Amino acid sequence: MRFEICTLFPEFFHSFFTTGLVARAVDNGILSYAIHNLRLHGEGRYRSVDDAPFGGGAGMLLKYDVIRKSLEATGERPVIHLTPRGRVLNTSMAKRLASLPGVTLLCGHYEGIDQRILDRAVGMEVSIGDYVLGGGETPAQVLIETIARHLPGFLTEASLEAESFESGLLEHDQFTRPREADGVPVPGVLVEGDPKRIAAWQRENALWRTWRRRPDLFARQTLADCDFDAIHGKIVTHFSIRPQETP
Ligand code: 6GU
Repeated sequence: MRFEICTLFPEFFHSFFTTGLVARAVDNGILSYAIHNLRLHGEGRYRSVDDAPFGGGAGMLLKYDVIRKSLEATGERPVIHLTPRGRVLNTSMAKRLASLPGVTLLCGHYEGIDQRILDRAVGMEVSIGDYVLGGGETPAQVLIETIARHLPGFLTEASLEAESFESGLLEHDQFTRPREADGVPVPGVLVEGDPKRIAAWQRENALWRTWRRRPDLFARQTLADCDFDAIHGKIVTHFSIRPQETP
């Protein structure tokens, strides 16, 4: 899959594409990219890319022609603008995008971009969550990695399936050697090695973590009776302790 990236800060992407799994995917040809510097299309002696908004207000906007020229240089691909106004990224969105041959990512900056170029050239707006960042570069990297994990060959099948959100639950706790650290042992079931009991422990742990931390995810699950049975005791204990906690 190919990523064309339009940004004011090309150097932001260098370590991202030359480190770890992403670098390996680039080497294997699973992923390719080109970085386009918006400044190249800046206007006047100072290659100005921004201007004040009509109607007033704080900050500056990226100009129509700067974005238009940069997008024209990237060729025909669906354009995604990274902005906190976009649809919030999730796994199903990433999977759908991973089926495309390529996308252009437009990294916003300052207070925004002239709406007319968004209306004319941008197919989709994506946000990575309900908080505001200075620019779209970090979100673009988040989006690329999230998509890449669904490209064939990026991960092994097993590690993708074991991930949180593939199952709809958070991942269970994990432990490695030593068997005891500062007096705290690894849960016995895991060291004993009975595969059925290990699977049951991991399932229960994932259910419990999800119930406590992400009630929104938990509520969306269709669970078997045995799943409820597995954490029923813990839920009862949780509620029976609570009234004493808050006077
Ligand atoms: Cl995509 N951009 C910016 N600037 N801030 C964000 C975001 C995107 N998603 C969450 N916060």
